Amino acid sequence: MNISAYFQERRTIVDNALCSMLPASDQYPHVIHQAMYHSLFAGGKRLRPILALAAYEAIECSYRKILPTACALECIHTYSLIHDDLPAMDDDDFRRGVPTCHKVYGEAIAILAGDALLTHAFYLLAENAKIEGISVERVVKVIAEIANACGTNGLIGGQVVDLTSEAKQVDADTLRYIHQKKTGALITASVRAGAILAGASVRQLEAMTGYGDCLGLAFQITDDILDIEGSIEALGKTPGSDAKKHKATYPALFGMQEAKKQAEIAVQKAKNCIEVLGERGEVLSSIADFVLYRNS
Ligand code: GRG
Repeated sequence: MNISAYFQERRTIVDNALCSMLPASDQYPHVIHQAMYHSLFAGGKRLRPILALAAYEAIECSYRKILPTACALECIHTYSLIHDDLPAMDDDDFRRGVPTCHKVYGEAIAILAGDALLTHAFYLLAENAKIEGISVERVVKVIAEIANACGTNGLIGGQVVDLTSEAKQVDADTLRYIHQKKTGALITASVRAGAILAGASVRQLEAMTGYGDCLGLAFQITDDILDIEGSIEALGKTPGSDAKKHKATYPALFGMQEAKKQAEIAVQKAKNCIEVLGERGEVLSSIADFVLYRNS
């Protein structure tokens, strides 16, 4: 399959859905909605919503019924980027090719824009239950799943260990924890959300979970690699920030060659996990390859 064309098509679908599911950008108070739109529509691969839609379609038919959940995942991801870029955290000036939210709107509004996106995400997750064919029981499971992935057992836990490890020598287990929680948790939750809403069997959900876990790790290792080898144009942010902040990364701990090998192994493992899905797992398999060969 032509994975670039697939991503382009799916990005447009997600962007159109986001436009229809967010408060209007000119709604009062204007500044908060403009700040949310600034970060949300600056670009981005839309990987997490695309994964949720693909996982759903690996079991059920058309993705349309779970668009609110897909949009919620992108709102949560964008919220984490806005907060991650704040001066108190990674203090970055550029993201997705544009100045970061706090650079344009100031810190207070950027914090609130992140908070607003997170809150709206849970509204959208609940709203998904109104769509015919989507059971309340499955929606409740997905809400618990995503809340868990955002909390101290997921994104926040990973971010805390990442921040407190700066300029320190970390071991392989700690690095793996940071990557799995800070980045992997939301990726696994995206895949599982699509699968749960589709009514996955225990065996299918287990396969999807293994796939998500391995893909999340591969994604963060390639993120580490791109921070060294990527270009500012493709990344939309300044490369080299990990080294500048003495961040724990795979290339820093294992060397570039080994980091690339680990990313390849993780992607292969991800693909192995979904073999049980047969032909219906082909799209997820191509997405795994895309993660390995991406340049942004
Ligand atoms: C709990 C959400 C939350 C926030 C507080 C700030 C924070 C704790 C966590 C940070 C999480 C974070 C920013 C992880 C980095 C993950 C990562 C690799 C981001 C880049 O993702 P891409 O490449 O970005 O998918 P695009 O722009 O393409 O969407």
